[in-house]
Amino acid sequence: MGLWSKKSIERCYQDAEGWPYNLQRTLSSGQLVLMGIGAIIGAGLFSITGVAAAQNAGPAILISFLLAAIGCAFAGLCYSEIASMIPVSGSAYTYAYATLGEFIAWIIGWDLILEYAIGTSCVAISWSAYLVSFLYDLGIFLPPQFLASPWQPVLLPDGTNVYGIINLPAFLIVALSSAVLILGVNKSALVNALLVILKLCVVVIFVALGYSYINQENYHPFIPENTGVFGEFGWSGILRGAGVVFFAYIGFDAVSTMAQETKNPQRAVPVGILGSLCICTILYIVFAYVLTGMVNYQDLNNPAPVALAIAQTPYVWLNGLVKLAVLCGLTSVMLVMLLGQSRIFYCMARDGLLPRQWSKIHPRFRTPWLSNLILLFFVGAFGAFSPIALVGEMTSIGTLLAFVLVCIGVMILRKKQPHVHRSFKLPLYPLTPLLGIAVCLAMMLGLGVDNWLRLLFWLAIGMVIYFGYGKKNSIYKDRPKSR
Ligand code: ALA
Repeated sequence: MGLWSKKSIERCYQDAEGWPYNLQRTLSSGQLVLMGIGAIIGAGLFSITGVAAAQNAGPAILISFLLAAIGCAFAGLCYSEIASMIPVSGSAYTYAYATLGEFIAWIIGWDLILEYAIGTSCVAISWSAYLVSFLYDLGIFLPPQFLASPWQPVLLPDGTNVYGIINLPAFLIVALSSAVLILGVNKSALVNALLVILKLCVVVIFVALGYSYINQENYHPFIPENTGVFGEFGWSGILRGAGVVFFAYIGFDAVSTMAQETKNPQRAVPVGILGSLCICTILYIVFAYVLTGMVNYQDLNNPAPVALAIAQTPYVWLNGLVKLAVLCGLTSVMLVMLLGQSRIFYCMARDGLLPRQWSKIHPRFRTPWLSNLILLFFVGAFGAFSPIALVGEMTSIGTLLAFVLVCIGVMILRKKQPHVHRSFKLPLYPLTPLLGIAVCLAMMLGLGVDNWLRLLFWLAIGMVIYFGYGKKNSIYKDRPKSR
């Protein structure tokens, strides 16, 4: 088979069923909605909102959130349609194998590593910072060299500066999440549900208490005048802000990686994707409205904006609880993203594009445990030894590329496989996927040249691996063309 050859939909089903041990279908649509919320609400909302308002959009960050939600909704509808046609593991990677061919499938799979694995490392670093701050409030001080990567300077209590050695909490939380994942998808869903309830409580309590401390003057001007630089306020700032807060929506697509472990996936996956996206969009817009109403956008350039806003109320004692709940929220993001990544590795390994052993399913836990272990070391090491700054926006641009390709995939499948049953059909075809492509591309443009270059560099590494390993080892290479 060549670069462009495709796997038939029947073959996708056979692959899903034809192994000594399969993934088990146990998840319900309600659990998928919770998984989606688990992956979505995290560092994006709790850390990035304030900075994006202060640097890019001002109070109009609300419009940025709405714009990003519209792009995600179009992409989410496309994901839902394909997931209802091909309800097996692997998400966009598998869809691309069935529509665009092996090479593009590899590119998407490689690109999704940016989203899930590298994205998890970012969240792990954020988690570590929140933990340090939480313990500091309790009077517990950890040795600072073990809380930062080797590139980060750390200020010691005696005023001297040293460099970090390892970000140990980041590594440990990835290890803990991976251990839960290896024990089974149902246990993971239960842990996720508890964590989601806690973080939803924080958002609701913040909105309910903060609402009465809104100062209407903070909304003027609603769209601050552009400074003359693209992305600094005005409409270009709103667009750039959308690209930045897009990080806060990343994760809803992880629901589609669980299709093979879901009961009635044709219905449950669209409900999981669109349900979680809808709930989070409403919460984000209300949250951003209250935050920018409580604190003037010029003062929001702070990675812990919730604490800043709470400091303006008599409820300062809530800060400790908020930090604890944010820690839980970030843990659920890591849990679901690592779950999604392990399922994509599992599929890529099963197809021979990665070492085949990685697709082994544990006979008792029915999880791709080797994929989980490899991710533990890869993601854990990335979190422990890399600085966070560059990686977040790279995650967003990679995810947006995957969304664009999924929207294209829907159009190809509608043309080439018009008669295959779709239990979910997206409305207003072909406007929806076309708008999905346009909005996601616009957000990619908003992220600027640096991020495009980083994306191209990442894809170039992926191509070296594909041509050096995957293409030669693909299990489909000797088969005749499937269509
Ligand atoms: N959406 C996830 C977060 O904001 C990645 O942490």
